[in-house]
Amino acid sequence: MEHRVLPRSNSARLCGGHRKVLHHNPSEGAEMAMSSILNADDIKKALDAFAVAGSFDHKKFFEIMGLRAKSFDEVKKVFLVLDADNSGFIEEEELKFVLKGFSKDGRDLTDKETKEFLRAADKDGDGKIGVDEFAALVKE
Ligand SMILES: [Ca+2]
Ligand SMILES: [Ca+2]
Repeated sequence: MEHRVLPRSNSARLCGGHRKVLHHNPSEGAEMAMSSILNADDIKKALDAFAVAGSFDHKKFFEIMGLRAKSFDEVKKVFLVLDADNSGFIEEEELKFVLKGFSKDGRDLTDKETKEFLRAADKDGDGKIGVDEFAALVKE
C-alpha cells in the first residue's frame, strides 16, 4: 500500500519520545489543531450562538467562526480533525459530535440537526461527507 508512508509529523513525534496518543482524548487534540486555524474567541462565539438544542445552522456557524473565509487547505485541516476515525469521511455519528471537534464545551447535535446537516452536505447521497463536500458546504 503505497499511501502508508509515515508522515513527517508522525516520525518527529516518535523521535521526540513524546508518545502522546491523541485518540485517547480526541477533544484535546482537536482543540489544539483547531486553534491553529481558527480564533478561539470566534469558535466560542459560534458555539454560543447555537447553544440551544435544535438551533444549529451550519451556514451561520461556519460564517461566525470565520471558516468561510479560509483557504481550501485550512478547511481541509478542519475536516481532518472532524474525521475522528480517519476514514476519509465525516459519518453521521461523527457529525453528531461535530461541535466537540471545535471545542470540548460544544454540545452534541440533536438527531434532527445531525440529519439536516448531513443532508445539506451529502451531495452524492452516500450517507457521509467527503472533504470536497465539506469544503463546498463551508463556502455555500
Ligand atoms: Ca470518519
Ligand atoms: Ca457524500
